[in-house]
Amino acid sequence: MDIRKEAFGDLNGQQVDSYTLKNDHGMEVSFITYGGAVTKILAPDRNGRLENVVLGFDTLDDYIGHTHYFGAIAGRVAGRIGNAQYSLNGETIDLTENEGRNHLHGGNEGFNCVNWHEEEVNIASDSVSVKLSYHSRDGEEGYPGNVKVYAAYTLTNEGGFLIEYSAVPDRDTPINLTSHSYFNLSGDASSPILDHTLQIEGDAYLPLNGENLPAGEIRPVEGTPFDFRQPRTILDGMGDSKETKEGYDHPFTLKKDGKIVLSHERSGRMMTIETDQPSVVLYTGNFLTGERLSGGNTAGRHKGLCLETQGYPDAVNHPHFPSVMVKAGEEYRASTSYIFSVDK
Ligand code: G6D
Repeated sequence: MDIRKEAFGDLNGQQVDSYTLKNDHGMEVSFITYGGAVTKILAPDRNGRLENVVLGFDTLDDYIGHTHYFGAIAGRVAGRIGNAQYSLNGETIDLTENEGRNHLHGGNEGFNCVNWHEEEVNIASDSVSVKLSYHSRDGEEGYPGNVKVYAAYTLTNEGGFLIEYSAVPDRDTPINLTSHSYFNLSGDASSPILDHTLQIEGDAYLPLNGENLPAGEIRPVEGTPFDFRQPRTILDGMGDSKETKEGYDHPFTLKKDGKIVLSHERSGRMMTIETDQPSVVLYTGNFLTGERLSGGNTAGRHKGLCLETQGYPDAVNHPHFPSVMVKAGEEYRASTSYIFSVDK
């Protein structure tokens, strides 16, 4: 087990560092302190060939200059919040409007574009981890309360990558964090993810309105293009439905301890996601527009897919959704494991 730390760039006089976690089988996870962005995951295929299975860039300027949250931590609240506002105890809280009249992924300066701080590094015999922190100030992007947020990234010798968030606010505030990696298990960013097979252990999805916000209904997936209860390819799922002909960008509800399994037949790579979160947003890179990636590829449409485990989007405006509100002094915790294996 090993950890390598290197300077990655300079953000207004602050050093941005890069970390690479490596296990004894050659698997690597790299990330930077800017946005806590995961920049590379080297995972073996069925022949043991290690290839990068996430979309990422080579330079800090590339990460600063794009709007697709590649690998980043999204928050203080991931997802959209309608009209960039919510009400709490009779008070209306106004957030920044960074997508039309709505609020997306924490606003203009969300957690994806701040420089996180190294809190601690741990090397054990069967895992290595780095804990990052960020102090989100009272009033930041309109959110009430100061929140010290921690994100711990761990790689195990069994091929598991674990992300654990924790945070304690000093005022009541919504908190809902996710990791926004674009996965492509083929290891070839020029190959669309439409051939990936996906299984989601969840019985419902949240239909969207014209602004990609949950309309409020929690609709059973049975008989719809959202039924991934049994494994099916992304392409097969999309079919020719109006809702999915451009791809997916939808929240799915998860059963308690529900798993998500993504696999790629040609390479044999499999990724099993286990999470304590109640939903996952499947986003199939519908808005990628050809960003130049590391390895010389470009990030066109459907060249990566996100599985953003999180609380229900816009929960602050839908009382019947599980709440994402955290009371002053109480602890928010969330964890998701990405377990890589091969189908021999
Ligand atoms: C688009 O609608 C999608 C979001 O779900 C995604 O997170 C973002 O692009 C990167 O806005």
